[in-house]
Amino acid sequence: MHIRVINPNTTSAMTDTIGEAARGIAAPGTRITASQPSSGPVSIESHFDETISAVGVTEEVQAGEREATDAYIIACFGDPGLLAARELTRAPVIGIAEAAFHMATLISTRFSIVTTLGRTTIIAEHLLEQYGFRHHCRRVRAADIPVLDLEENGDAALDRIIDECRRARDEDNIGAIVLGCGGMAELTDTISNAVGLPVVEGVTSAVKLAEALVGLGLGTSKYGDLAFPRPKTFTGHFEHLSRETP
Ligand code: 5HY
Repeated sequence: MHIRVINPNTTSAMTDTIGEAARGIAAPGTRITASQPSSGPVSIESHFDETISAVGVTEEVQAGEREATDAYIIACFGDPGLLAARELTRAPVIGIAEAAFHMATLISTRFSIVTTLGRTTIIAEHLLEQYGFRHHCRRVRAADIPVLDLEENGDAALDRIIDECRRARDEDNIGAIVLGCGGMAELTDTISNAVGLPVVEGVTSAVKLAEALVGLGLGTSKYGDLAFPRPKTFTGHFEHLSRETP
């Protein structure tokens, strides 16, 4: 099977990190393509960044539909453009936040999330509400590091994440920790060994869920709100998103 893992920001080093983590967990026979939009924010750290990156996600899904793609993964912890992406394909589309929430609740009664900047914690809280996991999550914490520090100041960033995970372990009465950024995809084992708790990460969780859905022959339903968008003309620099009558 072929899975397209989309990093919604435009930092190639982070796309490579995400691609390596996905390949490292994929089953034999699963081919991973890691891609990023040609236009958009180098990191996603605000509602504005999220909104712009969501357009890039839909363009990457449309590119994937021009080749054989069995599933898509949106590798940003805000799951930007998830429902719009699902409208554009019959293949499963999985956001890494949603995937991590599902996996964490299968191994623990309560978990906490450790993300990057404090200002993005609200985005994770909105997703917990939207997906129905609010009561499973004790706290959404921030290591207070910019997203790109994960690529540029990796050791210092890792130390701050581990410190915040230890505070979650000692204060939140939890059984597991969810890492709140696609750029943390390769830190799971290091953090789990340092903190002594199961650590759930979204990219690898999403790969396993995608393989399970494709293996079950399940895809995005085209009945109801996730049906293909109606044919429509888009104008200006969105003209390329116009949809012809099939
Ligand atoms: C992410 N930003 O996973 C989110 C993390 C965050 O560029 N990739 C990003 O802080 O919301």
